[in-house]
Amino acid sequence: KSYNVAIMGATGAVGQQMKEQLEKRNFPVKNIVFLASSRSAGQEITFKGKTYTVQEAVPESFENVDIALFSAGGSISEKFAPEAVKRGAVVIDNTSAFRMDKEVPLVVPEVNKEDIRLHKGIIANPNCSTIQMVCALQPLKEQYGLSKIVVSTYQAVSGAGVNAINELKSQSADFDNAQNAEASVLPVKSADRHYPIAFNAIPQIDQFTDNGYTYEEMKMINETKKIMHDDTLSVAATCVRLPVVTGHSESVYVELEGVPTVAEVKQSIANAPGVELMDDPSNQVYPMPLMAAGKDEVFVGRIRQDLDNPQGFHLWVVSDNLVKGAALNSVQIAEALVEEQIV
Ligand code: A2P
Ligand code: 11C
Repeated sequence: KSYNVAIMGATGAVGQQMKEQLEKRNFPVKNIVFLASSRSAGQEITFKGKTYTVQEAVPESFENVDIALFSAGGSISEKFAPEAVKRGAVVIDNTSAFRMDKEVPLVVPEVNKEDIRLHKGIIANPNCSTIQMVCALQPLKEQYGLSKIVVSTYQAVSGAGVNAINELKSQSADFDNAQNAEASVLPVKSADRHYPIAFNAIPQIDQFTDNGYTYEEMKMINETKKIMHDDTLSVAATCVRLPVVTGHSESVYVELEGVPTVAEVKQSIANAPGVELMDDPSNQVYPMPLMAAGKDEVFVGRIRQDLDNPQGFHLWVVSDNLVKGAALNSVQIAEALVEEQIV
């Protein structure tokens, strides 16, 4: 059996990756529709050797679509996802629009694949920085119990879209003018002030909420509890943007309920699906975004036991935010729907 697929936001950083993942994983596509705004309608995209024209998204674009992968921003999902569902499609939504909706499962297949069965038309794909963290921590939660997470992120500009990548590239050409570089995208397009990202580190991703945390930080906190089905889990996050093109890095401190050895924690991570242990300090082996870019796995290294708390462990977690953090996870959800015959 094969399926009619739509990609909403096909010209974006994530949309392009979605197309590549469908090709690479040989997803059973019968027909595919590439959707974007009127700005890029008419552009051509090649899928499995065949050329398709990007169309402006309208509600009727979803007629006969079985699976719609959305990544065109939250307001577009709010407007078009119900239209797609109304026409019989299952929407896999990579925006924050529905993630915390009680009726919408929020799924990372390595952690809570079974939640897809609860869908009522929309399945949400979590935020990229959340996905890689829960993949790394799920094996520890299963084996030793997890009570607390404190995470600091080092996030790539591709998380903020194609325009942010272009801004980093143009600013990077001129180190001497770094402090005065023109900036209009980061920390977030809608902000009152913009700061250069080249040669910088910006401790703001998305806007601030009323409690002093940013929306990105609150996503990591709330989504982690929902995916892991644990409201009592204590989570704190600080999210920082770096001048890296692709690949989010995270320094993660966890407190476990058990007291494993470092070797046991490493073994548990090495055995986890979708996760690769890369931890050999004596040979300077640890994950970095430049090596993780373009790869499917979540890489984990620098694993250490806390020096004061034997239940505390420190990890360094790196993954391609456009791949496992977005497009790959969405396509894995689509594969799970096919596997479970619920599409
Ligand atoms: P477009 O190329 O027409 O602007 P990114 O996050 O990398 O910036 O990508 C955002 C994606 O969302 C792009 O594919 C973009 O298409 C799409 N998009 C933005 N606004 C709309 C809209 N109003 N309707 C449909 N797609 C949109
Ligand atoms: C970033 N994590 O790196 C954000 C991008 O909720 O899907 C993803 C936003 C989202 O800027």
